[in-house]
Amino acid sequence: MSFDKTAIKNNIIPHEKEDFVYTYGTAGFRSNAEVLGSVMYKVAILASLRSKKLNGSTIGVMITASHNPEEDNGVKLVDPRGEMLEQSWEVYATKLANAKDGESLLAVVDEVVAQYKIDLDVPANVIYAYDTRPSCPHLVKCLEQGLEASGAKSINFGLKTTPMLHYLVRCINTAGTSDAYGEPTEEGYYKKLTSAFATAVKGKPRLSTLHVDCANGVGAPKLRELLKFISSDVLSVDIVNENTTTLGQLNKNCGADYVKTNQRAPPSISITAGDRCCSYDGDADRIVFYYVTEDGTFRLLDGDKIAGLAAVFITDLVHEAGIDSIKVGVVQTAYANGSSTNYLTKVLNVPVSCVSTGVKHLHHEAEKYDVGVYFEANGHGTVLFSPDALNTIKTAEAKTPAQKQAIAQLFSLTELINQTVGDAISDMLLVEAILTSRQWSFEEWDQAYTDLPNRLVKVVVSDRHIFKTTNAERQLVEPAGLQTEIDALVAKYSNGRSFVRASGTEDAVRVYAEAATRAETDDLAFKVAQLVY
Ligand code: 16G
Ligand code: ZN
Repeated sequence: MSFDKTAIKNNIIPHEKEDFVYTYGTAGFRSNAEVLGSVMYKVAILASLRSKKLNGSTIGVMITASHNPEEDNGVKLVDPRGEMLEQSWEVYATKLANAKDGESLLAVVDEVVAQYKIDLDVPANVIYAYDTRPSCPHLVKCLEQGLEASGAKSINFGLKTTPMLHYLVRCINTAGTSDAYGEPTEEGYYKKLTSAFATAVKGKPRLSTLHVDCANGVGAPKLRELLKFISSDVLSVDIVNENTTTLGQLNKNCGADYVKTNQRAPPSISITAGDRCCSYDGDADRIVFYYVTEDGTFRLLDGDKIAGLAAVFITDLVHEAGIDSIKVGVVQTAYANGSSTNYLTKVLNVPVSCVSTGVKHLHHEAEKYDVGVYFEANGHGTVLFSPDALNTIKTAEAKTPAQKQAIAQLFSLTELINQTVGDAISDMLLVEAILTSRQWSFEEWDQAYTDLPNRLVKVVVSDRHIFKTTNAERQLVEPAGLQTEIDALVAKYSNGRSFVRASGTEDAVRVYAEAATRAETDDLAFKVAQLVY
């Protein structure tokens, strides 16, 4: 099988819409599924080139549009260690996608080959998977057409959550090496997570049932499958919203994004005081938890709360294990609630860095710590253990039984937490392991700090690209003068904070505001939105 330029040129899938402009954004290509067939073909070619560039390492292709409505779809590339595609390649992804005919496609291919000095004789290896969207089968065919033309050796892993595909890519590329990540099968994934969970909670009484809203997406069948590998004496889960076959149900009035945005439980869940609930998004890489108090108030435990819980637990464990040399750090974005940042820096005394929105930014920053906890407020995140930290944990010698237990527990966390990307299933087990270990209710977890009231407003503008930011998106540099006006407004509110950025996934600008009270927050958000409009 070879990289066949003639076939690449001739088999090109024509653009569905003449004037559509494609962009490889924060999470790959994402839009209405109708215009994506042509993109899939090109993504296949790009994945093959990327694999060749990396000496035939396996590259992943995931077809999903996460929390977007069912009629949308998307695609993103996964690099050999399970991370997002290296950023410098994104411009070429965009260029390839916008090539309208065979000739211009080949011209971009030649440019990539020259730029990265790619040897086209190196064999390419690509694996791919997809979520439950009705458009997936067609898009998979388009992808396969591109893989064939580019002569890639490929494996169709079928229906998977996004984090599972990331896991598989890493397993395949590390197989047989000293840092082999795991068995490159779906079953291997379940076994790794469930056995680590069982170790982490050993000897502790099980918590009450956790109700899991799977957004009528791929998380539902996969979580059901995982439960076969773990005793209900250890983990009790009730799956809600698992209808993946009725059209129009995916992410509809449910899922992590619905809960976070509306600050309420999905109407399909009847939740009463004492119930423990969580919601995944459509491809199961995000999770948020929630409960209601005795007086019926809805309480959200979002990504910030998960980061706080993980940071305090791991910091304590490292100390109990007698390996204080391991330092824990947290990575957030500007959307992190001010109270969470305050709690992490002032109460826990852990270093916190703030980066731009998007998992790739958080992930790279988290790699700078021994243990890097990263979460977006929307529930996307994970915990990374550096190779040195991993080695320290593996080789630590216990002097007391308590130390021994702490070391074992730390090690189980390194197995339990998906090291490639945020993973709703793995994060759910992490939270459950911590709460089981501490025998904490959601209320007790929630007590760490109280969120400042906050508001997110979407403003549709004529051109969002004129909004340019700096300082991890916390300040605008353009349009000139706007930031000064925002600052003047913010200064009028106690604990006020607000920022404006262009969305990377929608044609809109987002305004975030927080302040001491709900009324002040709403007022601030509204006034800043007016400035933008
Ligand atoms: C994408 C990002 C997510 C981010 C969101 C922001 C990945 C895998 N996903 O969904 O992390 O929070 O975009 O959307 O990076 P926005 O730019 O529209 O606000
Ligand atoms: Zn997602």
